[in-house]
Amino acid sequence: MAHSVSSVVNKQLLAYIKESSELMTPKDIYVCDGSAEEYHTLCELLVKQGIFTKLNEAKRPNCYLARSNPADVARVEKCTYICSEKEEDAGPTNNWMAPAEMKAKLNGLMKGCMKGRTMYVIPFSMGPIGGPISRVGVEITDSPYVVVNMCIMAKVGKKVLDLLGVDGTFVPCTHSCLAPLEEGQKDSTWPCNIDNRYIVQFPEEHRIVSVGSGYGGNALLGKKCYALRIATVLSREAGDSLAEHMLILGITNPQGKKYYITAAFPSACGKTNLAMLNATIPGWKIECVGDDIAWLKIGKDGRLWAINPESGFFGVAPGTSYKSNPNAMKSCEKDTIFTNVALTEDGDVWWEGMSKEVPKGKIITWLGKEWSADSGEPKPNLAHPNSRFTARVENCPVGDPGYYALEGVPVSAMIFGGRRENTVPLVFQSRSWKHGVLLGSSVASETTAAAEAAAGQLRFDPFAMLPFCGYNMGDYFGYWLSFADKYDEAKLPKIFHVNWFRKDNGRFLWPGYGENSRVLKWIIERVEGKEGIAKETPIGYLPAKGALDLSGLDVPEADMEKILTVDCKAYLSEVEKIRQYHSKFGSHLPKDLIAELDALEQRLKAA
Ligand code: GTP
Ligand code: SPV
Ligand code: MN
Repeated sequence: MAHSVSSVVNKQLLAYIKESSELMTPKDIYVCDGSAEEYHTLCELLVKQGIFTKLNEAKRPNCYLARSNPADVARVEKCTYICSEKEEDAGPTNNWMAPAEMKAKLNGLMKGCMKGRTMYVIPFSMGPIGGPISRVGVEITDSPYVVVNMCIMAKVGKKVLDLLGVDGTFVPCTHSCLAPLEEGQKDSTWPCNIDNRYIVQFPEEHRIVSVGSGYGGNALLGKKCYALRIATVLSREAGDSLAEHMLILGITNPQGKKYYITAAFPSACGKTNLAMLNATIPGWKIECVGDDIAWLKIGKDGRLWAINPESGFFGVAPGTSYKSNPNAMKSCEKDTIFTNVALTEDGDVWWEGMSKEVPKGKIITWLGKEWSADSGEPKPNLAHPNSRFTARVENCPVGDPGYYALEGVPVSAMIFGGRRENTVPLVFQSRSWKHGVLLGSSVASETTAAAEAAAGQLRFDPFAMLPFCGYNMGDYFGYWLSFADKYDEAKLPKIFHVNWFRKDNGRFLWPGYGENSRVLKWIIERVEGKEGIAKETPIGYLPAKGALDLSGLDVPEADMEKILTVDCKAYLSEVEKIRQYHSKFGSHLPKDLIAELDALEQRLKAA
C-alpha cells in the first residue's frame, strides 16, 4: 500500500492531516499500513537512530529495547487534563482548563513542533475491526517509537481506512514529543519536552492532544486517553456501555462450563497477573481475553458483554518471572518491545524479580550505565520499577478464543480490588448491584510506580479509574447505578471485592498469584448459586468456614482467619473515610450511593 496522503480518501482524515501538517510543519508525512514489513522497517530505523537496541536474535527473536529519558518513565497525572466547557463536568478528580485557553496554549507549543521530523498517521481500531463494540481512531505522531508500539497495542492500517471509507468518523489523537529538529542537529535517543508535557482530552469534541512525553499511557493514545477517558464519555452518551480499567478472563470449571470475569485493580496492582494465571486447583482453567481495559455493552439478551479493545499487553516487567507469571514471560519471548529494563551481556533483558540471581557479566542499567555483580558497587535498580514490555496477544499461550469474538464475551462476575495491607478481607460479594457500585466507588489502594508520585501511599482510586475518567466522577457513579434501574439486575454480573495484599509485619498473608484461582473458584460457585458457601456479614458475603478450597495449600489457619474476618471497628473508621472522600463530589454524589453507605454503617453498628 502507498504510504502517501494521496492514498487517503476519508474526508475527515484529509482535513485532519492538512490541519496538523500546517500547524506542526513536519518534513514529510507517512500514512501507516500496519504491515509486518512496515513494522520491521521502522524498527530498523529506530535502531539506526539509537532509540532501539536489537536484542540477541537467538534468545529474543524480533525483540528490541528502548531506554527513555530518565524523567519520562510513567504517566504524569499532574499534566493530564479533562478540558470540558464547564469545570464542573471534569469533576473534582481531574485537572481542568477551559478548552479555548488550553487550545491557545497547545497551539503555541505545537507551532512548527515537527520540524525536521516525519509526521506519522496511524489509523487504528480499538477492538475487532468493524465489531459492534469497536471504535476507530487516528493517531498523528512524530515518534516512530509510538508507531511501533501502537502497531502492537491496536489494529492498525489499511483495513481501518477501508472501514472508514469516504465519510466515516474517528477520534483524532494528536501526539508530538515537542522536539523540533533543526538542520544538522543531532537527535536525542528519546525526544521529549519534560517541562511542557500536557495530556489533554476534550470530552465534548471527542478529541485528544498529548505533547511533550513519549511514554506509554501518555503517548500511545489509543490506550488510556481514548479507550478510557474519551470512551467513558462515549459510553455514557450511548447509555448502555461502559469503558473500564478491567482485565477480562475466561474460566472453565472441571465440568467444562465456561464463564467470563472482569476485574478492576489500580495500575500495577495485579490485572496482568490475574488475567494470565495458571490455576493451582485441579480441573480449573483460566484463559486471557485482556489484561488492562474492557469495553462493555448490554447485549440483546440483557447481559453485559465485554471486548478487549487492545491487541497487546503493555505489562509491568519487574516482578514478572516464570514462577509468578509464566504466561506473561512466554508472551514476551519474541516480537516484543521492552522499555526501561536492563540489558545483559549476552544481549538479553533482565529486571528485578525475573530471577533470584542477577545475571553474571556486564549489565547496562535502564539509565544506560554499566554495572556488574562483581564490580563491588551497590546494586542500583537495574530496571525502572515501571519498566514495561509491549507484547502481542497472539503470543500469549493462554489466549482465550473469546478475544476474537466480534460481539465480545458475556460477563458473569466483576471484581474490584486494591492494594490494602489491612482491614479489607481476601474476598467478599456485594449484596446487590448498587452495593457493588459502593464497593467500586470506595476502592482505595497504596500507590505504585505506574504514575509519577510517591509510591506506597493509600489513596482512593474509585473503580481503579481515578486517573482515567473523562467526566465528573460523581456522575460516573450515578451512571453505574443507573444500570440497576434500566436493566434486569438478575442478568447483570455479580459484583465482588478482593484484596491479595494483606500484610502482617511486612509479610504477605496470602500467597497470591496462581493461588488466586481458589478465590475465583468460590466466585464462580457463588455465580452458580451453590448453597452453603457464604456467610452474611455487614460488608457483604464472605466465604463460609471451609468454603474456600484450600486443599494442598500451606497457609496457617490463623492467617486465613485474619483475612477472612470482618473487623467491624476498623470498617466503621473506613466508612468515615469513604464518607469524607465522597463529600468532595458535592451535589454530583448520587443519593443512592449515600443510602448504600448509610446502610453499611447501620449494619456495622448493629453487628
Ligand atoms: P497496569 O498495567 O499498570 O494497569 O497494572 P496491572 O494491574 O496489570 O499490574 P500487574 O499484574 O502487572 O501487577 C503489578 C505488580 O503486582 C507486580 O509487581 C506483581 O508481582 C504484583 N502482584 C500481582 N499479583 C499479585 C498477588 O496476587 N500477590 C502479590 N503479593 N503481588 C501481586
Ligand atoms: C497503567 O498505568 O495503568 C498502565 C500503563 O496500564 S499505561 O499505559 O502507561 O497507562
Ligand atoms: Mn492500566
